[in-house]
Amino acid sequence: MSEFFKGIDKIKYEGKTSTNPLAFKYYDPEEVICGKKMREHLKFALSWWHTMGGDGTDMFGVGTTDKKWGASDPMEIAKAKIDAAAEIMDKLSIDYYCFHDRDIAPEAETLAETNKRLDEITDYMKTKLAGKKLLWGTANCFGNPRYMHGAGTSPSADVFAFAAAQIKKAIECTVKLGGKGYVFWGGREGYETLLNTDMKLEQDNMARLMRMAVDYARSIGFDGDFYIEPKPKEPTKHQYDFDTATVIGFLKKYGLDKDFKMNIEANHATLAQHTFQHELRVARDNGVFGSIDANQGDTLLGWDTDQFPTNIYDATFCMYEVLKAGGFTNGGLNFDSKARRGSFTREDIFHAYIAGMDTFALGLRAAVKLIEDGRIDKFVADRYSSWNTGIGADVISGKATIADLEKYALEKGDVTASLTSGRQEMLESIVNNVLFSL
Ligand code: XUL
Ligand code: CO
Repeated sequence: MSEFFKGIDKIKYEGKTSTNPLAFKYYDPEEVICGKKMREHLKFALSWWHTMGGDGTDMFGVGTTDKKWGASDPMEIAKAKIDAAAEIMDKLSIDYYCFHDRDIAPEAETLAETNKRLDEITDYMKTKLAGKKLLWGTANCFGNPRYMHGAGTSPSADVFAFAAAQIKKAIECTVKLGGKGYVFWGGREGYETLLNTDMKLEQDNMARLMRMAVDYARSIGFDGDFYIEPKPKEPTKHQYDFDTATVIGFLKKYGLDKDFKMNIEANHATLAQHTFQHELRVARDNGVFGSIDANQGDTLLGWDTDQFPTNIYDATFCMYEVLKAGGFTNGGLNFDSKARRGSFTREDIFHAYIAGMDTFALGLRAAVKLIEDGRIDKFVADRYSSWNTGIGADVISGKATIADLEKYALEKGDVTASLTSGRQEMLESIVNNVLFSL
């Protein structure tokens, strides 16, 4: 098999003093931290669409890099992508991958022909990626013009049926490749104007489609998790899966909360005017933390730039939430990230992944230290200690009535004295202290 990345050997862990750009400084896949290897804590996954297919095309210009991988026929390109992906994953010690159906096999003239292509390609993946694991699969129900008004939320029942058929096949491919996750990201599930939209019917239909997908997947033996990946906007002006809290309301309303968890994407969180950690915390507190799309936006740009993550604070607070949630089960950490358009060489793929993987490895190390250090957790526990005894404990146990509280307040008089400082600056300084002592 031809080598796609000549001159790039397997990327080694050389530690933080290394100046070799093609080495990990913080990610040591075999190092055991808190009883688990780093590769198992982090469960890094390659994203097929950006890494194997994204050629840098944007609204203002054509691609800057060739992602045909030396082939020309569309199905040959699809197979070359698999060969190149295997090499990238081997060289970077990445155990998982994830894809949309259309990333792995190009759409043909008919649905039947498209499905045949998926069969051929997934056969090829089964052998070529034998040692690798599928984190999750999904269907691209947003790219084709048929989905201009949505897929599961289309005003056309015919389009809804086509989307259902496409999702059925994508679930079959996921199961065939041993995937433990299936993602719904509703890029076109939303509206541009309520003047032409029956919002209630659209959301009811989306839930109907999800229920059908779950029932079918379970009937063919899928025992993994379904994920919804919240995003407030882009490409649609208002997307129904706006943020984690909104999605939780949707799942509970339609009785889907037993089968679905969240796939949280860092930059989708910021587009919803939340922090990445906020979205993870909402998911964790509600028992729906599942998987992560790791990337970052640019604070000066208001769109989904999908940059490789390099922000250590975000990665630290993310891994803090992951550890507090008990770690990943079926989920993992995929880089829904692309090298910048100007970073157009094959070597840049490696620099981009090394940057992202080292950032999260450092985040993991820092989060472990933060928890071991204990100052932050202790501060939070102390701050809420009034709920452990007296009137606080009576409220929590359900013993106290509102009349009891009135009596208590009347007797107490001034309650401001019960407050202590929030000490935000002190806590931020503790985080810096822990981070820079690594
Ligand atoms: C788009 C996005 C998707 C999902 C999978 O913003 O994040 O690539 O991750 O459909
Ligand atoms: Co994503």
